[in-house]
Amino acid sequence: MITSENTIVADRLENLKKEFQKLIEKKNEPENTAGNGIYTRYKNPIITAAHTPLEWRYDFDPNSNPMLLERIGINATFNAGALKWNNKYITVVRVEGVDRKSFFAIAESPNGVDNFKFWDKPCVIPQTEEPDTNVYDMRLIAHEDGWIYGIFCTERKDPKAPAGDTSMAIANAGIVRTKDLVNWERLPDLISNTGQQRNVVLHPEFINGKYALYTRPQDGFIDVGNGGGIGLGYVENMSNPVVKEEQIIYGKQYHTVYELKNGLGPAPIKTEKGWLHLAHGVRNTAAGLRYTLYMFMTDLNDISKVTHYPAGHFMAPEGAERVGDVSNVLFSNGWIADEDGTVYIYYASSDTRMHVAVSSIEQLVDYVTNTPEDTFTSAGSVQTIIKQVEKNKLI
Ligand code: M1P
Repeated sequence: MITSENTIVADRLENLKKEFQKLIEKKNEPENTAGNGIYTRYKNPIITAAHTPLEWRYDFDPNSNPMLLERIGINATFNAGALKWNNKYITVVRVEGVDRKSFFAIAESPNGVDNFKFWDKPCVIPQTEEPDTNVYDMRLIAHEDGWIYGIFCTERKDPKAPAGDTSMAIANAGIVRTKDLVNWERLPDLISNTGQQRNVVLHPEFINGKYALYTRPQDGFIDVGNGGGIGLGYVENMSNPVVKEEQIIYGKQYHTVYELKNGLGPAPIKTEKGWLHLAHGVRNTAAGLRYTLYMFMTDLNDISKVTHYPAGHFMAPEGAERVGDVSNVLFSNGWIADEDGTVYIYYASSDTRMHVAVSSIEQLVDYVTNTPEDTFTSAGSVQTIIKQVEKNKLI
């Protein structure tokens, strides 16, 4: 018998499905502004909580869910790693439930800018002997050894937390590898001499026969303390990932966009001029921490040597990007360099949603190698502008 209640539920289900389909098939377009010539932002966020499959959120069984209530809420989708794989633009998204737990799920797109669709189930990450409480921010790296590695942050309660302190935590790098993005082999967590680690990234090539890892040593869970900076260390064997020494290759520095802390984003892209790097820098403000993205380049023959330091941020939160669960944050741990030189920069805004900006190797190399460096003083910035004004007079 069809009651009016049944009809309402059936209508709602139809609407939910219709809206969902409309959202995931929505065409994305480049922003219609002159821009800065370095990259083009796309208008719509590419992945939001509403992009997660309805099957994850709803029990469709009318017997157990007669009112079609949402059973499992999803809060946010952000900080995605990325990889071009089987001709698809793959992102491994940090999906955060309303229970605050993050997990990984793959969303793929046929063109890199829209139609991102989640695979039907989230990734199952095997545990070590010490289970992860929370996992996030996976970097996907196709290493020349033939494996695809996923390096992510694993967070656990600090066993040394005094009684009553329910927030002290320890962050470290968890490591998995796969050949098919479905079956993940868990390797031991990173072993380093520093207290905690976040933003650990694997270099895609062997360096003198070793695996090279970019690290971000930190004394505390949020504050890097005396630690910090983007470090570089080597590992002989990923099944026993011990980094004996870390050399800081890009430190934090007073009165810069990376004054408080920084961390590498995705694995670097190899170009003829050097390795292109995308990172985030954090500074403090009266309104709280501000996360922006910045770039640099390292030497092709010596990856510990930074050769180019364009001043300031490369991208900062704009408009609606400024607001979210953790406002004033841009964070990126995924980009894809296509065969034709196009670069898709996947970034999250305010720990809430994913976006894409499109550039090219040519534009990014020009940006990194020709943008003036920071002089670290106001007077120096003025001189940099005057030099350019004088040069322009000669044109
Ligand atoms: O909330 C902003 C970011 O904070 C952390 O990054 P970092 O360790 O560099 O401070 C991470 O939790 C990241 O996921 C988050 O986006």
